[in-house]
Amino acid sequence: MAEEINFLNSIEAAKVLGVNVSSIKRWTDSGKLECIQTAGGHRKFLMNHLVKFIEENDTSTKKAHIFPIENEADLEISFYVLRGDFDFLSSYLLRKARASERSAVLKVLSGLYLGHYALHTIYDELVTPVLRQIGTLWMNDELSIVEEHIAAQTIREAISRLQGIIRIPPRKSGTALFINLSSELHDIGLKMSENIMEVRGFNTYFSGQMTPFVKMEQMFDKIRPDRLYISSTFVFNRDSTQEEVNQLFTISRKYSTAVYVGGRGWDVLDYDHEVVVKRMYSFEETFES
Ligand code: B12
Repeated sequence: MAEEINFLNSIEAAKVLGVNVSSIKRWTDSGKLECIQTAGGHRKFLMNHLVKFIEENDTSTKKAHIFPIENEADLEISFYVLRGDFDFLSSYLLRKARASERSAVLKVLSGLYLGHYALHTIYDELVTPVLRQIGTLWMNDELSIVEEHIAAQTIREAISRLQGIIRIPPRKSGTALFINLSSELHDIGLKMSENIMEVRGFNTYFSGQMTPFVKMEQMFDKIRPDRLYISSTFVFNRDSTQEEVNQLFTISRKYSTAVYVGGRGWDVLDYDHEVVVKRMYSFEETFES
C-alpha cells in the first residue's frame, strides 16, 4: 500500500514535470528519464526518478512541480517546496494548521519528503518550530486554547497521513515500543520518532498518550521490544512520575530493552540508569542512534 502511493503514471509524471505525455514517452524511450515498466508495458514513476530528472535537466523542467497541480495555490507551494524555502513554508504551515486545512499541511510535508528531504529534517526544521510557534501564540493570548488544539491536531493528523506515504523497508531490523507516561498528552514528538524508526526498518508499536503502567510487563513479555522510546513533556507530579519511570527502567532491564528518552519533561526527571542509551534533543539524533 505505502509503496503503491509512491508510483505515478505517465499522466501524473507529465503534470509534475509540467510537460505533455508525449515528452514523457520520448524521454523514457531515450533513457533520459528513468521509469519502471510493468508487465503490461505501462510506465510507472517514483518521485525519485522525477527529482533526478529535474536535477539533471534544468532547461526541460522549468515548469516542474513536486506534486500534481490542481490550483493556483498548489502552484505557489510547489515552487517553495522545490526550493526548500523553510521560512516561507513554516508561515504557510502555521496558517493552514490554524485554518484546519489538513490536506494543505500534508501536501507540504509529502512534497518535501518526495522531493528528497529526510523526515528528520522536515520534523526538526519545519514541524517542530511551527508547533513551538503555536505554543507561543497561545501563551501570548493570540490563540485561544481551542484554536491551539485545532492547529496542533491538524499537524498531528497530517503526520499520521504522511505515514501512509513514507517508504518502509520490508525487512525488519528490530522492534520498538513508543509510549508517553501516564499523565502525558503531548504525543506529536513521539509520533514523529515512530515515523523515523519505521523508515529505519523497525517494527513499531505506538501506544502514545497517557499510556497506563498497568500490565506493562505483559506487553514486554508479548512483544519483547529491542527498544523503548519514552516521551515526556509536561510533568504534573514529579514524584509519582519518577516512580513510574523507575518501574519502566526496571522492566526494561529485565527484558534487555534499550531505552531512549526525549522531550523537555526529562529536564526534571532522573534518567541516569544503565538501560538508558540516550536522551534525544532532535529527530536527526533519533534517526542516527
Ligand atoms: C501541541 C501542544 C499541546 C497539545 C498536545 C497535543 C498532542 N497530541 O501532542 C495539547 C493541547 C493537548 C496540550 C496540552 C497541554 N499543554 Co501543551 N503544548 C503544545 C505545544 C504547542 C506543542 C508541543 C509539541 O508537540 N511540540 C513539538 C515537539 C516535537 O517539540 P519539543 O517538545 O520542543 O521537543 C523537542 C525535543 O525535546 C525532542 N523530543 C520531544 N519529544 C520527543 C520524544 C522522543 C521519543 C524523541 C526521540 C525526541 C523528542 O524533539 C523535539 C525537537 O527538538 C507546546 C508548545 C511548545 N513550545 O512546544 C505546548 C506545551 C508543551 N504545553 C504546555 C502545557 C503547560 C500544557 C498543559 C498543561 C496546558 C493546560 N494547562 O492544560 C496541557 C498538558 C496536558 C498533559 N497532561 O500533558 C507547556 C509545557 C511547559 C512545561 N513543560 O512546563 C508548553 C511548552 C506551552 C507553553 N509554552 O507553556 N499541549
